[in-house]
Amino acid sequence: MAEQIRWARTHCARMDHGGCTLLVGVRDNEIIQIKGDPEGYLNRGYTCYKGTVSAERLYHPDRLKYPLRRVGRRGEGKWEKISWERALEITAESLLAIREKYGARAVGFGAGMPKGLEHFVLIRLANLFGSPNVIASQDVCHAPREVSGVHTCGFYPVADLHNPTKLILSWASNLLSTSEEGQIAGLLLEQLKNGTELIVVDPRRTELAQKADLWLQLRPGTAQALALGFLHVIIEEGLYDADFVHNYTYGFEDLARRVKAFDPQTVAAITWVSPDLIQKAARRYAAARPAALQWGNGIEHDINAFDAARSLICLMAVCGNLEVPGGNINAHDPKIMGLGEFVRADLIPDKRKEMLGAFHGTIPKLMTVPPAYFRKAVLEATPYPVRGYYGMCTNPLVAWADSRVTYEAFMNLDFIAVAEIFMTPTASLADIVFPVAHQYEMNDIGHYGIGHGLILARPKIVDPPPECWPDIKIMNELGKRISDPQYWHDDFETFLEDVLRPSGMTYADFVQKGWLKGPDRFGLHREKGFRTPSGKVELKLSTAEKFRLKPLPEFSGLPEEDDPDYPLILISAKSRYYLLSSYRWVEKLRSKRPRPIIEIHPQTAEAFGIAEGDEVVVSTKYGEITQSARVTDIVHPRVVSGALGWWFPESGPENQFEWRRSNFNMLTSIEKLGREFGTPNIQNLPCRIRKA
Ligand SMILES: Nc1nc2c(c(=O)[nH]1)N[C@H]1C(S)=C(S)[C@@H](COP(=O)(O)OP(=O)(O)OC[C@H]3O[C@@H](n4cnc5c(=O)[nH]c(N)nc54)[C@H](O)[C@@H]3O)O[C@H]1N2
Ligand SMILES: Nc1nc2c(c(=O)[nH]1)N[C@H]1C(S)=C(S)[C@@H](COP(=O)(O)OP(=O)(O)OC[C@H]3O[C@@H](n4cnc5c(=O)[nH]c(N)nc54)[C@H](O)[C@@H]3O)O[C@H]1N2
Ligand code: SF4
Ligand SMILES: [Mo]
Repeated sequence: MAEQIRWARTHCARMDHGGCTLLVGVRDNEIIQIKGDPEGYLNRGYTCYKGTVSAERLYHPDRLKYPLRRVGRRGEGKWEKISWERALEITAESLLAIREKYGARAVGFGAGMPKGLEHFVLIRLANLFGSPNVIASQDVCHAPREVSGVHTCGFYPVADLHNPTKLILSWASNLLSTSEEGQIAGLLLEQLKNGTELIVVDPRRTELAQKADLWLQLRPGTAQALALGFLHVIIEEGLYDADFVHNYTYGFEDLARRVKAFDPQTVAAITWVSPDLIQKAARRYAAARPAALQWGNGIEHDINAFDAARSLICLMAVCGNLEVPGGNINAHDPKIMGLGEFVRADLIPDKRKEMLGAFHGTIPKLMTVPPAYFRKAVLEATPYPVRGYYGMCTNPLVAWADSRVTYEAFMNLDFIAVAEIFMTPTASLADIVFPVAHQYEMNDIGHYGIGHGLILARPKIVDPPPECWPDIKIMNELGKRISDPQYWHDDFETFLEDVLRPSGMTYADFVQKGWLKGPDRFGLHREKGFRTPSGKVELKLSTAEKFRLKPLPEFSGLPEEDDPDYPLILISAKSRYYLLSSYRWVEKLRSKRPRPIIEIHPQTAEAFGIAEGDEVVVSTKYGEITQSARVTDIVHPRVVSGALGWWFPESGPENQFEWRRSNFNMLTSIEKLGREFGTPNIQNLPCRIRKA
């Protein structure tokens, strides 16, 4: 007789940054239904479609189930099954041989978007091995916001959607599709239902833009000019919080001088937003107290990311919205183990000097290596050779800018190990592939280190296939072979207990409770000032000279100059059905979005002779791909919005799943990089289109 259905509570993960509390129905070790928990802290019953079908990931017949070793040429797609013991041994021997010959820094440890606790175990592994080089996508994801925040006001100012706010300024963010960092769409929708005003700055008329009181359809890549325009209006009209500015900011006079030139007419010419709308939006943001600025990836995707982030923090500050409920806050962690201690940063004191990024002058406090510099090191041995790679939770061949260079670099490495749930374009280039246990199949802690002051329990609900191991277990065993075993545990789950120990809780207690949040402490600056060298919010950076940073935010031009051969501007946005390049093989997701879609305005489509559903060749000066046309006026006539993260699982590993055909990063390049974060232009590129 079939077992009764059993319901378990956990938190969604690995479909975006995660966060919704889920009720998961299980029978006979199989998940048969998933729904939102009405009592969930972040979601109160909300889920998106991805979350509800997320268990499908576990049951695909082609899921990786055994460790594999490459036979044949790299990338040929020929594998043999091997034992765990053998796979770990080969990996350890290969990495140790590289360390012996070139030094520990010649191995890069690759992580993707942080998915769970394994992210920090990877950093620990790198540190213990002795390599300062953790390669991550922070160049285009969150570092510009976080690190610029730390330099400007001493913390990463996140929008507080938990307390009532008068106005939400959504700037290059699309929470209704992305729920990023646990800023769940449900939280935002609830605020709107309660009458919160909404201003959206986005080149696309997103679903969120359609709900907005004001929508500013800016020219892609001009966020910093628009923000300086807002500051101009607010400062010239005296709408700023004079008390806060006087007591808690440094360099206001200089900022005021800087923004003088950014009058609404000038800014309108750069950003395409009318002077009237700029004034209106700036006045409303300044008048609403508190107002929360929810910023997103769209400001971090070109070489000007630092200026964009800096100008927006200045905006929050002069309007008195920092550290107030319903504004932009410093979310304090609960009493858990600090990240530095967890990753054993103490064991690698020279990290900052030795990291690949540091040689290229990246900003202090950026502690991962921008992928562009990793590939340079592999291909040119500058500033020193890098020959080995261990990667997990990432698919660089599709996710990093300039896939051609990524391919060359991976083909050039001496050794590659990849931990994956499914064979991907990147994994297909590996020497060893480790099959992982996934969400629902292992105990995990979410949102550790993400900066919103919250950790979430993600307990195991079903058993994984017998030979699939959690990433943490893989690294715990590899760690014993490539570093001092005393720093690793008998049982990998002890890492979960380590994180929680300062709270006085066991992992079992934590699962019972579900989540842990730090204390709400607003207005701490009134007692202690801001944690910057001047003790104030540094509108002008007091450390600018020392760190070779721009003291004031500026607009130094478009990320790429206009080019008559490429008359359109190419952007992209995350798909609500996928996570970046992940899960094209999950049928319930693929059926919702079977093909990569490029959005084209009706006038533009007509001018180029393109109809709905046509295959379209999209080119930039760097490359060319094909996607299917959707004719829609949600984009500006001069802008097209392509789909990112595409590869074709059905095409097989011998073709590396046709990663060239529709992959957005065939159109991007690492020729030009923003110095602070090594950010390439992965959007806002001149392009052209034609019918295939
Ligand atoms: N052009 C362009 N490029 C972009 C972006 C963009 O907007 N445009 N976005 C950028 C951003 S914001 C980011 S964060 C990066 C993301 O870059 P990545 O994180 O590298 O991208 P993903 O496609 O999410 O790759 C994740 C891989 O991890 C695997 N995976 C999932 N769960 C697990 C697990 O539990 N264990 C292991 N070992 N593997 C797992 C998935 O199968 C998938 O192959 O991409 C960046 N690249
Ligand atoms: N469904 C889903 N959810 C996800 C992800 C996913 O792939 N799919 N990825 C996760 C990850 S890794 C991240 S980092 C977050 C990202 O979360 P978001 O930041 O919300 O997502 P994006 O879609 O990258 O960008 C947001 C908006 O920026 C706009 N934009 C593009 N260019 C510009 C510009 O030049 N200026 C301005 N002002 N706006 C611009 C886009 O039109 C888009 O609507 O989402 C996470 N959640
Ligand atoms: S919004 Fe994110 S956390 Fe919530 S169900 Fe969807 S994928 Fe999961
Ligand atoms: Mo991201």
